[in-house]
Amino acid sequence: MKLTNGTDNDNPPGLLVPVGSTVTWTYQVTNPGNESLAGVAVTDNQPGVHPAPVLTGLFNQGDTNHNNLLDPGEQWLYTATGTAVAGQYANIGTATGTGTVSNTFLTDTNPDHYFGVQPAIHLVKLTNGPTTTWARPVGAGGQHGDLDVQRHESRQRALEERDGHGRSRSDRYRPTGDATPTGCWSRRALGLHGHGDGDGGSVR
Ligand SMILES: [Ca+2]
Ligand SMILES: [Ca+2]
Repeated sequence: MKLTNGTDNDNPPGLLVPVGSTVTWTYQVTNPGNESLAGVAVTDNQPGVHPAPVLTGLFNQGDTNHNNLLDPGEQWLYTATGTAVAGQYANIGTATGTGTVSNTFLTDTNPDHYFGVQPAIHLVKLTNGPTTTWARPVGAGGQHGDLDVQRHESRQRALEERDGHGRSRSDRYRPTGDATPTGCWSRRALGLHGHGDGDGGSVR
Protein backbone atom coordinates (compact mmCIF):
# COMPACT_ATOMS: atom_id res chain seq x y z
CA MET A 1 0.00 0.00 0.00
CA LYS A 2 1.15 3.51 -0.78
CA LEU A 3 0.12 6.56 1.30
CA THR A 4 0.38 10.34 0.91
CA ASN A 5 1.13 12.21 4.15
CA GLY A 6 -0.11 9.15 6.03
CA THR A 7 -3.45 8.87 4.21
CA ASP A 8 -4.53 6.43 1.52
CA ASN A 9 -5.86 8.16 -1.63
CA ASP A 10 -6.21 5.58 -4.38
CA ASN A 11 -8.66 7.84 -6.27
CA PRO A 12 -8.37 11.51 -7.31
CA PRO A 13 -8.47 14.22 -6.19
CA GLY A 14 -6.97 12.76 -3.01
CA LEU A 15 -5.43 14.78 -0.22
CA LEU A 16 -5.57 18.60 -0.54
CA VAL A 17 -2.12 20.07 0.13
CA PRO A 18 -0.69 23.62 -0.20
CA VAL A 19 1.48 24.19 -3.25
CA GLY A 20 5.14 24.21 -2.24
CA SER A 21 4.62 22.14 0.89
CA THR A 22 6.59 18.94 1.47
CA VAL A 23 4.71 15.79 0.53
CA THR A 24 5.75 12.54 2.20
CA TRP A 25 4.88 9.22 0.57
CA THR A 26 4.93 6.06 2.65
CA TYR A 27 5.13 2.63 1.02
CA GLN A 28 3.95 -0.28 3.16
CA VAL A 29 5.03 -3.67 1.83
CA THR A 30 3.52 -6.82 3.30
CA ASN A 31 3.62 -10.55 2.54
CA PRO A 32 0.10 -11.98 2.44
CA GLY A 33 1.44 -15.38 1.29
CA ASN A 34 3.15 -18.10 3.29
CA GLU A 35 6.58 -17.98 1.65
CA SER A 36 9.38 -15.62 2.65
CA LEU A 37 10.44 -13.09 -0.02
CA ALA A 38 13.97 -12.00 -0.86
CA GLY A 39 15.29 -9.01 -2.80
CA VAL A 40 12.42 -6.75 -1.85
CA ALA A 41 12.56 -3.34 -3.52
CA VAL A 42 10.20 -0.38 -4.05
CA THR A 43 10.15 2.10 -6.94
CA ASP A 44 7.89 4.97 -8.06
CA ASN A 45 6.76 5.85 -11.56
CA GLN A 46 7.37 9.60 -11.12
CA PRO A 47 10.82 11.01 -11.94
CA GLY A 48 12.52 12.41 -8.88
CA VAL A 49 10.57 10.23 -6.44
CA HIS A 50 12.96 7.68 -4.98
CA PRO A 51 11.58 5.46 -2.20
CA ALA A 52 14.20 4.59 0.41
CA PRO A 53 13.90 1.93 3.14
CA VAL A 54 13.11 3.11 6.66
CA LEU A 55 15.97 1.48 8.53
CA THR A 56 16.62 0.40 12.07
CA GLY A 57 20.32 -0.27 12.06
CA LEU A 58 21.10 -2.24 8.93
CA PHE A 59 17.63 -3.70 8.51
CA ASN A 60 14.30 -2.45 7.37
CA GLN A 61 12.28 -1.24 10.32
CA GLY A 62 9.70 -3.96 9.59
CA ASP A 63 12.22 -6.80 9.33
CA THR A 64 11.56 -7.88 12.88
CA ASN A 65 13.72 -11.02 12.77
CA HIS A 66 16.60 -9.25 10.98
CA ASN A 67 17.02 -11.83 8.23
CA ASN A 68 16.63 -9.45 5.26
CA LEU A 69 13.61 -11.45 4.11
CA LEU A 70 10.05 -10.16 3.99
CA ASP A 71 8.41 -12.86 6.03
CA PRO A 72 4.66 -13.43 6.34
CA GLY A 73 3.27 -11.04 8.93
CA GLU A 74 6.00 -8.42 8.47
CA GLN A 75 5.37 -4.93 7.11
CA TRP A 76 8.36 -3.20 5.62
CA LEU A 77 8.39 0.57 5.20
CA TYR A 78 9.83 2.78 2.48
CA THR A 79 9.48 6.54 2.18
CA ALA A 80 10.03 9.37 -0.29
CA THR A 81 9.42 13.12 -0.26
CA GLY A 82 8.63 15.76 -2.85
CA THR A 83 7.41 19.35 -3.18
CA ALA A 84 3.71 19.80 -3.91
CA VAL A 85 2.87 21.19 -7.34
CA ALA A 86 -0.41 22.90 -8.34
CA GLY A 87 -3.37 20.82 -9.39
CA GLN A 88 -3.94 17.11 -9.67
CA TYR A 89 -0.97 14.84 -9.00
CA ALA A 90 -0.78 11.05 -9.15
CA ASN A 91 2.02 8.57 -8.75
CA ILE A 92 2.22 4.81 -8.53
CA GLY A 93 4.45 2.77 -6.25
CA THR A 94 5.68 -0.67 -7.23
CA ALA A 95 6.98 -3.34 -4.85
CA THR A 96 8.89 -6.40 -6.07
CA GLY A 97 10.31 -9.51 -4.44
CA THR A 98 11.16 -13.15 -5.15
CA GLY A 99 9.94 -16.26 -3.33
CA THR A 100 12.79 -18.00 -1.49
CA VAL A 101 11.41 -21.48 -2.29
CA SER A 102 9.42 -21.14 -5.53
CA ASN A 103 11.78 -18.51 -6.94
CA THR A 104 8.65 -16.75 -8.23
CA PHE A 105 9.10 -13.09 -9.07
CA LEU A 106 6.26 -11.07 -7.53
CA THR A 107 5.15 -7.51 -8.09
CA ASP A 108 2.34 -5.30 -6.83
CA THR A 109 1.41 -1.67 -7.41
CA ASN A 110 -0.63 0.93 -5.60
CA PRO A 111 -1.43 4.52 -6.67
CA ASP A 112 -1.91 7.62 -4.61
CA HIS A 113 -3.11 11.16 -5.33
CA TYR A 114 -2.97 14.65 -4.01
CA PHE A 115 -4.33 17.98 -5.27
CA GLY A 116 -2.06 21.02 -4.84
CA VAL A 117 -4.15 24.07 -3.85
CA GLN A 118 -2.97 27.59 -4.65
CA PRO A 119 -4.99 30.51 -3.20
CA ALA A 120 -5.46 33.64 -5.35
CA ILE A 121 -7.52 36.83 -5.38
CA HIS A 122 -8.01 39.41 -8.14
CA LEU A 123 -9.37 42.97 -8.17
CA VAL A 124 -10.12 45.39 -10.98
CA LYS A 125 -10.74 49.05 -10.04
CA LEU A 126 -12.08 51.49 -12.63
CA THR A 127 -12.27 55.28 -12.75
CA ASN A 128 -14.87 56.92 -15.03
CA GLY A 129 -16.10 53.59 -16.14
CA PRO A 130 -17.89 51.72 -17.42
CA THR A 131 -19.81 54.07 -19.76
CA THR A 132 -23.41 54.73 -18.69
CA THR A 133 -26.01 54.71 -21.45
CA TRP A 134 -29.12 56.75 -20.88
CA ALA A 135 -32.37 55.62 -22.44
CA ARG A 136 -34.49 58.30 -24.05
CA PRO A 137 -38.01 58.16 -22.57
CA VAL A 138 -40.62 56.98 -25.02
CA GLY A 139 -43.58 59.26 -25.43
CA ALA A 140 -42.29 61.95 -23.09
CA GLY A 141 -43.57 65.39 -23.97
CA GLY A 142 -41.34 68.33 -24.71
CA GLN A 143 -37.58 68.33 -25.16
CA HIS A 144 -36.90 66.76 -21.74
CA GLY A 145 -38.68 63.72 -20.34
CA ASP A 146 -38.72 62.61 -16.71
CA LEU A 147 -35.45 60.69 -17.06
CA ASP A 148 -33.75 63.78 -18.47
CA VAL A 149 -35.10 65.89 -15.64
CA GLN A 150 -33.80 63.42 -13.05
CA ARG A 151 -30.42 63.29 -14.78
CA HIS A 152 -30.01 67.06 -14.79
CA GLU A 153 -31.09 67.39 -11.19
CA SER A 154 -28.70 64.64 -10.18
CA ARG A 155 -25.77 66.24 -12.01
CA GLN A 156 -26.62 69.64 -10.50
CA ARG A 157 -26.57 68.16 -7.00
CA ALA A 158 -23.21 66.55 -7.73
CA LEU A 159 -21.77 69.87 -8.87
CA GLU A 160 -23.13 71.69 -5.86
CA GLU A 161 -21.69 69.11 -3.50
CA ARG A 162 -18.23 69.52 -5.02
CA ASP A 163 -18.20 73.29 -4.44
CA GLY A 164 -16.44 73.98 -1.14
CA HIS A 165 -17.00 77.77 -1.21
CA GLY A 166 -20.66 77.95 -0.32
CA ARG A 167 -21.92 78.60 -3.80
CA SER A 168 -23.19 76.30 -6.42
CA ARG A 169 -20.95 75.63 -9.40
CA SER A 170 -24.12 75.26 -11.40
CA ASP A 171 -25.03 78.82 -10.40
CA ARG A 172 -21.66 80.07 -11.59
CA TYR A 173 -22.08 78.38 -14.94
CA ARG A 174 -25.81 78.97 -15.25
CA PRO A 175 -26.47 81.65 -17.88
CA THR A 176 -29.49 83.89 -17.64
CA GLY A 177 -32.54 82.76 -19.52
CA ASP A 178 -31.17 79.38 -20.64
CA ALA A 179 -33.64 77.34 -18.65
CA THR A 180 -35.99 74.98 -20.38
CA PRO A 181 -39.66 74.84 -19.39
CA THR A 182 -38.91 71.73 -17.26
CA GLY A 183 -36.22 73.46 -15.25
CA CYS A 184 -33.28 71.72 -16.93
CA TRP A 185 -30.18 73.59 -17.89
CA SER A 186 -28.35 72.73 -21.03
CA ARG A 187 -25.22 70.59 -20.58
CA ARG A 188 -23.10 73.31 -22.15
CA ALA A 189 -24.46 75.88 -19.71
CA LEU A 190 -23.72 73.59 -16.73
CA GLY A 191 -20.18 73.04 -17.89
CA LEU A 192 -20.75 69.31 -18.27
CA HIS A 193 -18.69 67.28 -20.67
CA GLY A 194 -20.20 64.45 -22.62
CA HIS A 195 -21.84 63.46 -25.82
CA GLY A 196 -25.08 65.10 -26.78
CA ASP A 197 -26.96 67.92 -25.17
CA GLY A 198 -29.77 66.43 -23.22
CA ASP A 199 -30.48 64.20 -26.16
CA GLY A 200 -30.22 60.83 -24.43
CA GLY A 201 -26.63 60.11 -25.58
CA SER A 202 -23.86 58.45 -23.61
CA VAL A 203 -22.48 60.10 -20.47
CA ARG A 204 -18.86 59.70 -19.44
CA1 LIG B 1 12.27 -10.85 8.09
CA1 LIG C 1 -2.82 4.35 -2.07
